[in-house]
Amino acid sequence: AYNYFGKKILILGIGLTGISCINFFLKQGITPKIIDESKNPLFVTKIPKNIECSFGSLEHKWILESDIIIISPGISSFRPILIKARLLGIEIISDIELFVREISTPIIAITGTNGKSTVATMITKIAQNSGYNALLGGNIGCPVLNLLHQKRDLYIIELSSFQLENTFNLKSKISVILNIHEDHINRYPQGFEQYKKTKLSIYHGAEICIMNSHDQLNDIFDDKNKHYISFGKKNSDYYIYKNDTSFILCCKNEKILNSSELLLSGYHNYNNVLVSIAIADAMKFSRQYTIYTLKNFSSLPHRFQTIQNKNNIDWINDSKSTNVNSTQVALNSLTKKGTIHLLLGGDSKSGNFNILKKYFNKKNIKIYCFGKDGVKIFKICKKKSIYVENLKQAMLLISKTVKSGDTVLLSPGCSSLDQFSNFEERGNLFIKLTKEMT
Ligand code: UMA
Ligand code: ADP
Repeated sequence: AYNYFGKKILILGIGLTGISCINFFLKQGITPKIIDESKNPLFVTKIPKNIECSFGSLEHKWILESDIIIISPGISSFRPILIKARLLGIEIISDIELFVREISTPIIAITGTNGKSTVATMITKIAQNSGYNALLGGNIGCPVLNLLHQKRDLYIIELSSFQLENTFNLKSKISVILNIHEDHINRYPQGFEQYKKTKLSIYHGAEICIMNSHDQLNDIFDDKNKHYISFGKKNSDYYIYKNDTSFILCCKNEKILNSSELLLSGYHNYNNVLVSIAIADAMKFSRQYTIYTLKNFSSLPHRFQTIQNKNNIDWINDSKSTNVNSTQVALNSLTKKGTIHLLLGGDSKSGNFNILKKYFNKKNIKIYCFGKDGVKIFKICKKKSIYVENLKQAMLLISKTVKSGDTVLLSPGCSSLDQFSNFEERGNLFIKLTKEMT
């Protein structure tokens, strides 16, 4: 393990990640300093006594005086003061980097624009049902350093591009990129290519690379020491084909599962199941446990979750949709013929909502735009959209017009942080209002 003794350690951001980092260092007898840009950070009461803190601004002499900076994922690595620090040779790393330096337990590392939490949870359940003492953590809401003290023989780690940006020594048994679509464009000065390159770094230290053949990453896969497995297109190792009534999930010439056997719905979820099978096979888990687990897996809360279908109206909570692609996927998964009441809005992170135009033009749809970027989204299709300040106002309007055969879909395509503490709070408000209105 690394020895941080005698080093000046600075932690940037005091959310879930920051608190886990403080505890990590305190256990080793090292007292870090803390900076948070909020004047009154949410977790201020969780900071142990005797730690020097500076709140309100990142511009502080501690940054250039430190030896190692642990950066929270919410803070951009491209802030001028951090670029300056890097040039001075100051080490800037993520909590993931601290974690991987401590362990030799096998890791399954999962990233992608969408589906990370779903696949990471599926594979954790498969591993546990197969007898592994497997622990799940990372971007899913459990900082990895909190997993260190527990007994385990496998880690499943969900990684965001923000976490990968400052992780340099990840060595995984298996690394997976589920898909790459536009997201977090406001965080990458060089745009989509930079975001994509960050995601690709998950393969650097991997023994087995599982890749989506639709993402056309093939040209980078030429390392003779790695094993490559593909999923997606027809000639991939794992693929899906459609028969008359359902989808068949296959590996090479073998039919593994029929979508009608699953509790999950939506083509994107069949893809998630397919990747989980690929991971489980690569881990040499027994197929029997894999299939059993996947057949019994139902959707995680806030991911295309049907809340109510009273009076032949579907109310679907997809609050975890925080980019345009996940909204597209949700619209593709709807089955009812009536009007779609789509709730869109929040912080778009510079996302391109023009991609949704084809749905706005074709479908029987009404769009309710709210939040920070509500007006921007409203302007894309003024004829079918209404701008309201918040989710509650949108739901009040819907309750007056919704009728049998319709679908009400919260799939906002935006981050919730402009009006809520997180996507769970946004989804829970939708559920509460749905229950009050039906
Ligand atoms: N802060 C600043 N300056 C900034 C941004 C934040 O000072 O520019 C401060 C805030 O005032 C706050 C603290 O930093 O006090 C919050 O840190 P954070 O935003 O990094 O959040 P954490 O609570 O540490 O949660 C992070 C991830 N959050 C983000 O990446 C934004 C969580 O993913 C993750 O579950 C957690 O670490 C544990 O690993 C959330 C997320 O939204 C769910 N992820 C994005 C996504 O999935 O799209 C990437
Ligand atoms: P993540 O952890 O990457 O945010 P989740 O599994 O939490 O992924 O799902 C987030 C959103 O993306 C939800 O709206 C969900 O319906 C949608 N989604 C899930 N899997 C996929 C996929 N494979 N492709 C596209 N969208 C997906």
